[in-house]
Amino acid sequence: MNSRRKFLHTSLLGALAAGTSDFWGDVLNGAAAPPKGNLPVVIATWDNRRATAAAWDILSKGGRALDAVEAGARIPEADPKDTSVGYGGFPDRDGHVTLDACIMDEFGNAGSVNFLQHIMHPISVARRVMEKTPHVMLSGEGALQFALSEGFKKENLLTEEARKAWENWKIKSEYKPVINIERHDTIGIVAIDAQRRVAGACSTSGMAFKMHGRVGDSPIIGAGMYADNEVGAAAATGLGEMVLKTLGSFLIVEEMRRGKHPQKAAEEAIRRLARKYPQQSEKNQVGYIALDNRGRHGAFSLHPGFNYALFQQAANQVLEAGSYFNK
Ligand code: SD4
Repeated sequence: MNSRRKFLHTSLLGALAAGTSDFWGDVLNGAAAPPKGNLPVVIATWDNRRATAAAWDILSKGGRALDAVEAGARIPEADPKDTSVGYGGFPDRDGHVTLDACIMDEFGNAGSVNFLQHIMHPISVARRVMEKTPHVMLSGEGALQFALSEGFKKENLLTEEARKAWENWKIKSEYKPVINIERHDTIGIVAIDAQRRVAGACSTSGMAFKMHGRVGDSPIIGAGMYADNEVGAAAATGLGEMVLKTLGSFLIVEEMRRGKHPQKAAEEAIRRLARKYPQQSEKNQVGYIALDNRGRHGAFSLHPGFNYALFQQAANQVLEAGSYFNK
């Protein structure tokens, strides 16, 4: 077996061991043909391979990209060890875990929640906002009320570990985002399914120890994430204030619309930051992922250290993104 085949084979067995899908079992047994070309494909910011695997479970069965990205985002949301998303997320400087999330489907529908507390799966609330209300975004207390009315459970999301980190932070009380070190694990996840439906999702607890009430880029359509079936989708992670000021994800999708490869489009959005905000860019990290509706992908960041997960053709891998600055 050549090394690529061996790798795929291993990944397939891994997927099967994880109970990913019967379909891939059939592929291994020769009973089903693997999907042609690049589709389906899902990518996510950082090493969110458990999220891309959950998404692939849906995509590999012919499922909808929207369901896949929601399922993917729910993985870090429920993970107490992930300190930037959902349950276990680091709180704001007053000790409250406040969550931001957004989602878009293949029709260009969008839903979003921001400054939401006590709900473990903000991405699913964002989806309900999209599907069940005439609005795009619900905020704070109103978002919580809506979530409760939809049957979501009110929970304490502040873990002991996150509370301790906050107590430690309070000793100095310095709000200083540090490149990559804050364990930025915000999930941006974008996918295209076998029927060429594009969708995207983004979910975060935001910058650790932020001011109470601070909302970042992640729930803002076009900033933290943007998806357009005609073109593709993009998502962001890192210092939200910088992404917000350039609507980075929208910019990437528009660059792809004008014909750029996702890689070049992501690079352009990062260059835009470096040009417009040189000092902030030197001190802070921003990373983008991009996927076009042909299944091509790319990623780029200001500083080294940004990686992303890619699940395509039955292989789930982590790729290192290139960066504008070298160190
Ligand atoms: C924010 N962009 O709230 C988010 C933070 C982030 O990984 O990406 N963390 O600014």
